[in-house]
Amino acid sequence: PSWTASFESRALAPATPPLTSYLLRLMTIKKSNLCFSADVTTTSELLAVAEEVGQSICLLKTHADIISDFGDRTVRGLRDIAKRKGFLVFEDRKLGDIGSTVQRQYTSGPLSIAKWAEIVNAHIFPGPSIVTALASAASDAIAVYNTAVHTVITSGEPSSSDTDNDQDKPDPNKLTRTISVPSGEKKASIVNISTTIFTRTERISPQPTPFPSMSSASPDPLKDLKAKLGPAPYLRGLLLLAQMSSEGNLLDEAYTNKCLEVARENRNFVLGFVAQRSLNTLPDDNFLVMTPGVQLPKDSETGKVSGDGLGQQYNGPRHVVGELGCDIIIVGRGILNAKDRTAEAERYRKAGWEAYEERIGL
Ligand code: 5BU
Repeated sequence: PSWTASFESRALAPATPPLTSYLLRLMTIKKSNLCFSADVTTTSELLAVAEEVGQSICLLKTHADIISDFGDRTVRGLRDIAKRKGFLVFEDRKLGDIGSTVQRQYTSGPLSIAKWAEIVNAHIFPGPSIVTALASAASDAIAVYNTAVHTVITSGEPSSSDTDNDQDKPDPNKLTRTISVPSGEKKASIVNISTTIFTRTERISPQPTPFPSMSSASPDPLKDLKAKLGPAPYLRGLLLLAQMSSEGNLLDEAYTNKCLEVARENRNFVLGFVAQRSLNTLPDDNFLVMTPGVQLPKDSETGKVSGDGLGQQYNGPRHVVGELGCDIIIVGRGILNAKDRTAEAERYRKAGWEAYEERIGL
């Protein structure tokens, strides 16, 4: 689809991968193409600001390696807010090494990104195998999640006494016994059981946290959104760094085109790019473009915002979304440094969404 097509129609195009489709539907229902870049250095600050802006965003971008006390509390807190407020999480790790190393950086170590972030990004300068290596690590992570869920279904309702017992760990031999369950009643119980088990498996092993479930019984300010969205998939996707916003960066046009080529070879895993303009040129291209280097002039000012003195270059939402065809605006300090971050995030959401509506002719 061309970039003048609506997010909704792009979500519904038959070849759209499930994570892209889910995000496009989330954006449509929430009327938000705003990604907040939460560039803070402590867990408390991260969780506080996620609460403040969560309602207005479709995506929250992290730099987990600048959070001094990053750990379990960070992950649990962030996943809880993402589930309640309805947004996905994108770790801006900018992976760039040989396949074997990036697999480990993605799935293990103190960050264990695959466990808690639906989206991560990578450079392609090491060559295209960085993408296939990450795709394979992602599908392993998803398989671990499914194994855990299915194991619990076979072993029935958990008892509180065996919560931290090794027996709770997924047993691959038990895997396929009850995978297909035809009756609606049983399906409902699977949802409940899998929600329960994930509270438990998280405590005992490095299993991935499930993507926000729609079956939560907790009071929910975005109930309507969740009702419309339906059950969320547990999926992982990759963005390729095709262009950068910083002055003098070395990602030239040939490099950008190479990213597009690699993305087309991995359409099910690569959901799009971090770039400064839409890169979709073929009818089959439905890549999302997420764009950093976005700021609005402050209320009282009329002047243009140009940079941060450290190479960052800023553009307005109307330019990047309306004229260059970017899909999602990434905003960090524009929101982070505001006195009222909730109001400022809402101002950016509106500006981004209006630019999108204008572009599709609404
Ligand atoms: P800002 O405060 O809105 O300038 O933050 C921008 C964020 O986006 C920050 O986390 C950067 O690391 C990130 N970024 C960027 O600014 N430019 C790029 O080309 C890429 C990422 Br890729």
